[in-house]
Amino acid sequence: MIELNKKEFKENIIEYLKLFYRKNIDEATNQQLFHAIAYSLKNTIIEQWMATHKTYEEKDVKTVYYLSMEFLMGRALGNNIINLKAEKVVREVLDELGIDLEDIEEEETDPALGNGGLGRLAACFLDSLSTLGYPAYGCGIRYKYGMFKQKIIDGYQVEVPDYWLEEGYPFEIKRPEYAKEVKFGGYVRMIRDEQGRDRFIQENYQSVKAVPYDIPIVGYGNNIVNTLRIWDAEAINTFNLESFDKGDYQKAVEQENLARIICEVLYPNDNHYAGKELRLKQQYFFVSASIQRAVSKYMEKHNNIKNLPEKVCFQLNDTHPTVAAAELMRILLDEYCLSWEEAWEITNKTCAYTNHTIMSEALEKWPIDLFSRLLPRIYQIVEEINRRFVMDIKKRYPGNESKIEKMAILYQGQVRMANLAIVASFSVNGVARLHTEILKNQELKDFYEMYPERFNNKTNGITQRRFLLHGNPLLADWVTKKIGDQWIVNLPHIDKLTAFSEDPISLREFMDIKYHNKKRLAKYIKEHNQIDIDTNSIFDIQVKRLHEYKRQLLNILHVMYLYNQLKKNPNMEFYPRTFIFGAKASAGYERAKSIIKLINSVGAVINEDTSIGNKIKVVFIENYRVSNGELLFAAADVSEQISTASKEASGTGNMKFMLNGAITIGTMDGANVEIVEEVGLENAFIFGLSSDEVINYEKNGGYNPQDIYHNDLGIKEVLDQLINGFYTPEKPNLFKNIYDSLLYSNGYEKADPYFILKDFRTYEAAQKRVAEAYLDKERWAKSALLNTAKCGKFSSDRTIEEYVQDIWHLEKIEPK
Ligand code: NTF
Repeated sequence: MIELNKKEFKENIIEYLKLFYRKNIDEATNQQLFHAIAYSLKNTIIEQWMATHKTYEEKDVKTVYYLSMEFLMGRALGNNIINLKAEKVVREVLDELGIDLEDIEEEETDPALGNGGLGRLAACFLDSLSTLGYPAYGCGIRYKYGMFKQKIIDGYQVEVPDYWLEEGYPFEIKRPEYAKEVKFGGYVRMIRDEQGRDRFIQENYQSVKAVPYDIPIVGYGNNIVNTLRIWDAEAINTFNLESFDKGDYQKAVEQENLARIICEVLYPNDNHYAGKELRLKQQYFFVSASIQRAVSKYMEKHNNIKNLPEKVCFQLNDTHPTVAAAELMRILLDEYCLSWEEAWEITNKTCAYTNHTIMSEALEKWPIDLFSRLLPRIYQIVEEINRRFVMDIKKRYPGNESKIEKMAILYQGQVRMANLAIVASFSVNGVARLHTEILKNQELKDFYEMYPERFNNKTNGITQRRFLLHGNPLLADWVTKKIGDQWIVNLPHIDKLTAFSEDPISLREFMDIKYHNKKRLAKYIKEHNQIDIDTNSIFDIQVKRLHEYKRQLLNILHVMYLYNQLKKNPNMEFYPRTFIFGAKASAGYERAKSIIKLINSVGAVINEDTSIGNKIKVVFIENYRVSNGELLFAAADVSEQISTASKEASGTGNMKFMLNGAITIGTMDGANVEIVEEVGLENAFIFGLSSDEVINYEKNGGYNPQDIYHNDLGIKEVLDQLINGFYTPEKPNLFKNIYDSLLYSNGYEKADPYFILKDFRTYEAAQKRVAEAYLDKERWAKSALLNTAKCGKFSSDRTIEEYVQDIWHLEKIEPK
């Protein structure tokens, strides 16, 4: 075990401050201290990192390459300290130097190279892969600008660029020796080589140099460090006279430009496909570089490319990296001269695909003209994959045109990426049981019938190291005191807490910790929102991306409803509630932005209304991200997981709240179903249409929300407040778009497509049950504690073990 050496660590901090900044400890800023501390820690990490890779080489291990457009890592310093088990040493040294660790952690900008669930899942998976000792690379893009920072100005979202590299990122290392060329455009020419074989070469293309930066992923206390490799683009041949001579001036300029823009910015869309050419460039860029490197690395140690699947697996994180399959085919055909059949067999044994959504607007479908212009050779290969696949369909379902219509990869001028991913992969998985069933029985039914053996479920998970050990130290210590520290690497152990669920003293301790975390959050809210919140009120929290299907609107409409009730009966029994929201909306998603403005407008009125005696507060957390997420999960009493059933593939925030002892109010959607199965219906508040009901309504043209509007006065009153200026007297029409979306269909959408009015009353009833349940303090405490105790299944360690068992077949490297 390579451990952090206290003396060296301290000396290094002092040394680096001098070396980088010409400063002594007492002169350095906190930002400078952060860098010096991070570099000193990196010393130890590097030792472990090198040792890990030496072991991998000696053992000639199989490796998974997790290909993902997004890695939402969050801050690294605190997490690395924890995973190195170095907290005690670090704190001692910092104490001696008069430095506060929490202050230093605050100096790190969150690397936010992801939108939401999909990117954060990738980050949790990397943590688990290292902790469990499995050889893995995360492969992604080193965006210059990550997810935008959200400012709320006058209640509106304003996007501010997130230049996360401004101060430099201490944990990364540039690896120019592994750079790869990636080619775009031009045309393909067939030549006959010396052996008389037909070969395809790309000509007159533009290219960029992909240069990797490696970030260490430290396993928990096991000496294992894997790598997140993010690719940056550089110009390949900077201006030289030769280009001028050849008249290639234009091309040289274009290549420079391409290199400059390709990694510029993360597309801020969650569950939405925008079809931008630059996005396809980004996809091919990082996929091509990653695959080329994986193949060269394999060939450094092996002489037969045909055995690639024994040592390499590419996991496609949604359809975004699906060009990987065609790129691998290209390399095998054009560079290794394999036959189509040989190349296809290898590709099909090497690629595996994870589906993360059934939202139709998220499906990637590239126009063929764009795709073929940008990636001419890749397009040829996709055409041939499609030609052969359509032949298979015809053989299997003679005369059945509708099968081709539904399953072909190329159809009506489009390249359908999900179809390509399924055809090219040996494994297709959903991310929660319900989601996988919907894939098999509805969305991907035809594919399931053709390839049943490919389909499998991998219910998502989260890392307890970040979301309990780091995010909620009080609770983490308490759990360890009660049952030992095994839960840190084996979350099902946490079930041992069940034994304390009848013990009044333990329950009180548990709720005391919750109370401290609520105070911590209240302080944050006071600082950031200038709102005083009652720490004895119920903290009811919904934090996630803003999307209509996630139904933040249902939540705020219910708040408006409660407020109306309280106004009419100021003396009604009402336990104080704090409704907390946090959500970013994609920059171009107008309705989502309106909902943010609505939440803030409602908050502005209610929070100022003294006549309701501070019984309701509404707080919008600006710039929700991984770091403030940790504070929110720890402080929640109630976890809002209220998506329209069938729409949320899994959700992972639901698991983070559960781990921290919040009780779910939710629909039977995504992983909520499995959460309820673990914790019991009596320890959750479930409401709303089932996914079957929603799917049935959708098949039959929706439902009529007007009936509800006209017959339910409480609902009508709330909806009318969207258009009568109740919350925004200066602009009474501000929320008319929301009102209309709930009551009228338009050319694209049915009325109330997310069944908000349909589910309103059952939601309201579930919220009533929450309020009643909270009055019985001991009962509530027991439920909350059981949520923590029963979340063993939802560790990403379990998820990763399943991927390894069923898909990747990796060998576990035992800690030294
Ligand atoms: C998201 N999908 C889903 O919406 C979440 O339910 C799920 O928990 C996460 O993936 C992780 O699996 C996407 O972000 C995408 F890109 F597929 F739309």
